[in-house]
Amino acid sequence: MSDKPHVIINYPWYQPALDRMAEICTPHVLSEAENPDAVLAEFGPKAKAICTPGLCDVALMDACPEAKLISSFGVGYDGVDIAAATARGIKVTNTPDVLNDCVADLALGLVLATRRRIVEADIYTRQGRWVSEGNFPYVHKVHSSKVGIVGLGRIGMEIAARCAAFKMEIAYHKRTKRDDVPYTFYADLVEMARDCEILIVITPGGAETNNLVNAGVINALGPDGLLVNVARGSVVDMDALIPALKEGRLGAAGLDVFPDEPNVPEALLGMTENVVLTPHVASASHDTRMAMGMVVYDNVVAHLAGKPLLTPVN
Ligand code: A2R
Repeated sequence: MSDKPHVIINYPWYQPALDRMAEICTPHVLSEAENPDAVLAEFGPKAKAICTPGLCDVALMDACPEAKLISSFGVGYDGVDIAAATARGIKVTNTPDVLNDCVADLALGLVLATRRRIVEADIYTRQGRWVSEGNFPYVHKVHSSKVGIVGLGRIGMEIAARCAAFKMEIAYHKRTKRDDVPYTFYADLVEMARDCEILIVITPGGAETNNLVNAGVINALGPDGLLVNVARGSVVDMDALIPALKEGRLGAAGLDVFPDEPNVPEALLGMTENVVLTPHVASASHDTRMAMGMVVYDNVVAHLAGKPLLTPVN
């Protein structure tokens, strides 16, 4: 066993980035251990940091009493108990900014895929239906649509830039108005949904945004409306979304995130005409996952050296 500081990792993330971690610490990946409890019991008390792709509960913190850093892989930290960490004097870091472009790319990808029905059109072509049935049905356009962005933060701004390139009319909803953007602000989300054709959700998860996109918002978006969620599954009320899609009260949905990942509601799996699903891959490009991993790495390096953290959230 090397004498490099011990670090507990509860789940692995991008392997090349994990390989870099191993250069500066002795990592113990619990989910890959034959007996995770035994590994945690042996190395938890010696660990100087916990690294996680966004999930850390009190039990893990208490099993690692010397670990005064939770370095989280991902911008969202709704799966980390921040209050408990703060109460224990543990600093938490995340990986903001480096994933903005990638997440925004996928958001627009889902807009294009759903509005232009690209996935379905691909299958239609492969199945020879162009020959047997003739032309593919008409679709809704993407360019010059009215889009509402729910959460205009770091990622939301990149989504807006891409929407502008598509000549869209851009509105946004958040709790506080921004003074630095030319986009239309809506304090009322239902009102914005009523005025938009496309709604893209990119707020944090957690209690404050739980079911923010509820039946009222979904009904306001309406039968020709498209909902795209690249935030957290918890932000959209699935019990409102699924019946609305089934009954045609909402036109379409493009979803990268779900409340109980990796499980996706059965009802959505059967909806191929108006729903496009991706398995939480918004930031999952080689470059972005490496960049995220290096933010985790840099925070651990800073922590071990007693230097200021790069991206503290508490
Ligand atoms: O509400 P504000 O003014 O704090 O604006 C933030 C907005 N937001 C909300 N909007 C409506 N209702 C809420 N309860 C609410 N809470 C927050 O979401 C801000 O405009 C935006 C979040 O922006 P950032 O903090 O810069 O986060 P970033 O990096 O864009 O990532 C957003 C989320 C992550 O937390 C992950 O869950 C997901 O994207 O990947």
